[in-house]
Amino acid sequence: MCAKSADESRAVVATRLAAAGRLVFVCHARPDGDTLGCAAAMTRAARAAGKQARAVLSDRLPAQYAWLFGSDPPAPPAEFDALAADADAVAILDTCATAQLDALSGAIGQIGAKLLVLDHHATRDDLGAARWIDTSAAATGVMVWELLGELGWPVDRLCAEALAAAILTDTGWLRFSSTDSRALRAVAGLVERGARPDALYRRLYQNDRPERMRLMTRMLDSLEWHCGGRLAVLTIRDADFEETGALPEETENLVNEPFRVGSVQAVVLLSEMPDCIRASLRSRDRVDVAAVAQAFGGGGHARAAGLRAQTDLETLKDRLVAAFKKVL
Ligand SMILES: [Mn+2]
Repeated sequence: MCAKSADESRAVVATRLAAAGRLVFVCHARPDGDTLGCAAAMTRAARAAGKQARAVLSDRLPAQYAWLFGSDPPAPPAEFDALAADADAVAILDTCATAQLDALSGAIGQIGAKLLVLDHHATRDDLGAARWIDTSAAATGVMVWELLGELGWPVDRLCAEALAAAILTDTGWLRFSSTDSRALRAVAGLVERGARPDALYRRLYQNDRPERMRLMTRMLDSLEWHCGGRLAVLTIRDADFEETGALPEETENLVNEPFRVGSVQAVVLLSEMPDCIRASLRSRDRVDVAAVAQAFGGGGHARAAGLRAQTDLETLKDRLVAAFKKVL
């Protein structure tokens, strides 16, 4: 695929979506508010525009996001082949990395000409016959909001709430450095369509189960300081889930807790997974954690990145601390 400008790429994706009668929207694995909000909004708007549309999710739908889809949750991976075969376009939302597609990666590799990608991450594989990747967008939700305006697909209150949730969660409720006037304009438009940031905040962040707070207590107990207090390292072990009753999807945003401390420039959260160790990396404003993650086979944004490793937790921790010592 030859390189195109962002405007050209957006126009190609918009044309493909406008021409399609049957659409499938694919979320990335370990789904967050951005990929889920975009899939819910696109599905709803496409149907309101007279199309058939379905979202597909390879993981379990996190409980706090179930409301996005109402009585029509995303289809499981087992249904993907049939849905994709029947569709005119299949659009991946909020990733362009095969590693983020888990159970769907093989099937998506077979789709060919009708595969589209809408994403704002810098890390990308050669996915999609047409892709619109805008790394300047604070969230894929910002891109989807602009695209729906261009397509003229109806955005009702539920659709606006889904996109507002996408943008607000991906920008830390508009406090991350990615928050720009474009993101604020998108949120303003969504508020005009009926989204209420106060109600969304309560629904998403003041609606936890006690199990999640017990997990957070354990995670904070694991806190280690390195690099003269500039690096915080957190650990969540298998036993923490078992003994608190918390679920893996309840770890979203916990990695940001150490930024309450003024000296902290970067955070590593190590999580024991069934088949590997996952590391989530965050930085305040100086360190490029995507570059650190890439050195370990991972990827992401400059301020938020991640990786998975087939090693024991202590070894990965030592190697990551050594990598951060070079840049902090
Ligand atoms: Mn995103």
